[in-house]
Amino acid sequence: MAAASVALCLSAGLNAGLNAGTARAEDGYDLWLRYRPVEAAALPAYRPHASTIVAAGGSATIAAAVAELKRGLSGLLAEDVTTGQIADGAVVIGTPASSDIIKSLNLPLAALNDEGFVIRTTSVGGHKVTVIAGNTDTGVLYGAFRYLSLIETRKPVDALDIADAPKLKVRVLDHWDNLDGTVERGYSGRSIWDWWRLPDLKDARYIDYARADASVGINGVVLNNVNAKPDSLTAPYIEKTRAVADMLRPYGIKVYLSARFSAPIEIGHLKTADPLDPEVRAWWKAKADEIYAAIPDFGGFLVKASSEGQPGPGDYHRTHADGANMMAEAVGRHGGIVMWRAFVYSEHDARDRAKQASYEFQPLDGQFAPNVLLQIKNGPIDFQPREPFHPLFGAMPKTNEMLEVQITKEYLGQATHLVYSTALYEETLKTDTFGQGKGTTVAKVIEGGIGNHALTGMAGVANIGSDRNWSGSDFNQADWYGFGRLAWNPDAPARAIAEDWARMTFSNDPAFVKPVTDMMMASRETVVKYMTPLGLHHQMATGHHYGPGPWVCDLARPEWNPCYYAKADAGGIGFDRTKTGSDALSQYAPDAAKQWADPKTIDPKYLLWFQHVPWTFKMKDGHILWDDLVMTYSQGVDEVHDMQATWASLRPYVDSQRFEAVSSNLRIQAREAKWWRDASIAYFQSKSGLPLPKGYAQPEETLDYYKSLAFPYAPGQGK
Ligand code: GCW
Repeated sequence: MAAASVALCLSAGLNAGLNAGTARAEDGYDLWLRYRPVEAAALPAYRPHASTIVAAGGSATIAAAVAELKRGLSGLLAEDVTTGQIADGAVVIGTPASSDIIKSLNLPLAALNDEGFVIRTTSVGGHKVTVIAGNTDTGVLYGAFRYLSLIETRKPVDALDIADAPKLKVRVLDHWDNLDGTVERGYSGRSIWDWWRLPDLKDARYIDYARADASVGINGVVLNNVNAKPDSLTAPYIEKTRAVADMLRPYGIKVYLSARFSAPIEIGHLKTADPLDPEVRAWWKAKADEIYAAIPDFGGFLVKASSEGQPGPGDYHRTHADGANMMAEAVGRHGGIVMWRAFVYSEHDARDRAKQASYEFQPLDGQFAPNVLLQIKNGPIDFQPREPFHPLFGAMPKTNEMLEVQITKEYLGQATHLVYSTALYEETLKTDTFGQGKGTTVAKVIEGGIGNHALTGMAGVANIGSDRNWSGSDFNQADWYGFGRLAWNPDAPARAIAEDWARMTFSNDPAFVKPVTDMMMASRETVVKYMTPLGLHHQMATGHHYGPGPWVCDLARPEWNPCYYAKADAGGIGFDRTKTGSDALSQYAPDAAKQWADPKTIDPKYLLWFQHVPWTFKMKDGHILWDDLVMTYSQGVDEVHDMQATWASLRPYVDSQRFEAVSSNLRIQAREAKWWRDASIAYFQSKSGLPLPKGYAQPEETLDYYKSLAFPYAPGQGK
């Protein structure tokens, strides 16, 4: 085995040299499932272990696994791999129930859940084979994808013994896709769900979408925007949803719908949507029955209620638990769940927006039905480049808490900036909430480890659209991939995920993999630096959230204004969330709160999130705050230039089409990073009145110029 790995490394290095500059153009459609031929020198390490596929069971899921193995192995091994009989090198797939061979092997499947799998090199009838076994056919499919990924990343496959299973039950993509084909906060073209042509449409793209999801274990899809129209619950749309569900089902994917709370009024013609009204409850039950008659494995509902203008139980002076439990009762009879969002804040509440969700939800701990997941964004405001963790994590031990992250980059440069957000998700997951004592990390909370919850989950707001490369840019694909990997195992390291992705998506050459992985890992911190350094947040322009708008202060709702968050004036900058301010700190467990309570000891990353300090505040590094702010913005810009240089040096390893696509995005990012820096410094300097530290250039334009920029056609605003 060791010898084989050495041979692999050598051959990979050699081969990239030979391939330099000759790679075939690629448009990104194949994502990380490219299955391009293994370098000739490395082929002997793989071919003998994957010569024939022996499949048991006749389900559509097994057929999908076989099709994927055929496609993947034939591509990777550059020979026609097809189904056959047991022989040396056979890949045997199935479950103990469907395959006598697998049953006889007594694999450690009992320790795994329904979606787990075992991959083992073993001997059957004197033949050396690789077995991919699951408790269910979906487990087998996941095992098949894992096996292919081992070859795609050039891991040895001659002595495998892998047992793996997802740690979370619900691993779901939330599409904020509207019925008219636009995508709220979508930067990758139009919605892939062509509601107009469904249910007849059988788009091959849906199968490729399902393959990509299944390859990383994503097992649920919410098809429509949380700002939901009631129409998606009408009979014609249920029929369209059924058609999508039928296409995704073989890949282990359930469909869910965002449900509009007031639908009983709008399409049921009732007078109220009061969750305690018997007629309303009966309406939801009948609606659930209708959906389940068409889609027996329908996942359930996602609900945004009493938030940003959406109707909800608050309209009837009922609690979120009243609302969630009513819908949970309706779908629960069929095995469905409700994902109830905790993203609420109200224009009638003058208190710090960061505190509002906890006020509403924390007192309800223990009141939610067992089939309700409370879906909580990673931070208490809204998917900012950096936020502290949401105070609800770890604070509701009797409630099923799931994490919601944003894969689409509403606030992180949208389609064009190279930002590996998986590093951000990892930061949240690893953070200790101290909620139920030391070690209560967000990962542990969502894995159900606090209070022993069986229903667990993680949601990612999708970045998928009709663009040929699916995600608006090649590098944005990494967060679709990374989300899936973290939802499977919230303890997985973002760096290892980036490396696997880079190998599968571009090249296995170590001379490519290392610099790209380094660049991806650093990229998240870079965007924080040039957009919102030192704990600043929500400084984006209004509405489309594209570009800087720290000066905006005239919007109807105070918490929509960037000035509400930075609170910059002649005296200083930052949001005081300590006892002397909003005291949002008090919503955290004391051990978490104490790390942020003192401006002298707080990690500077969170300084202006929790503290209002004078411009001349002495930082830990010896500089005054103002100087550090300017230096950090500038460093962010410099780092984008470093990224450009790194990418330019990698030309030999990437096909010209994707090389150019990434290069042009980096040019946009470099320009926009400077814009962010200059506009922010121009505005904050108008408050601080201080000169820039020596050697740092003044903003290129005047503050008025930056204020005058308008982008009425910026993407992602579809409603
Ligand atoms: O702040 C926001 C986005 C909205 C989004 C909302 C949410 C779907 O700007 O576009 O609405 O978050 O998460 O509900």
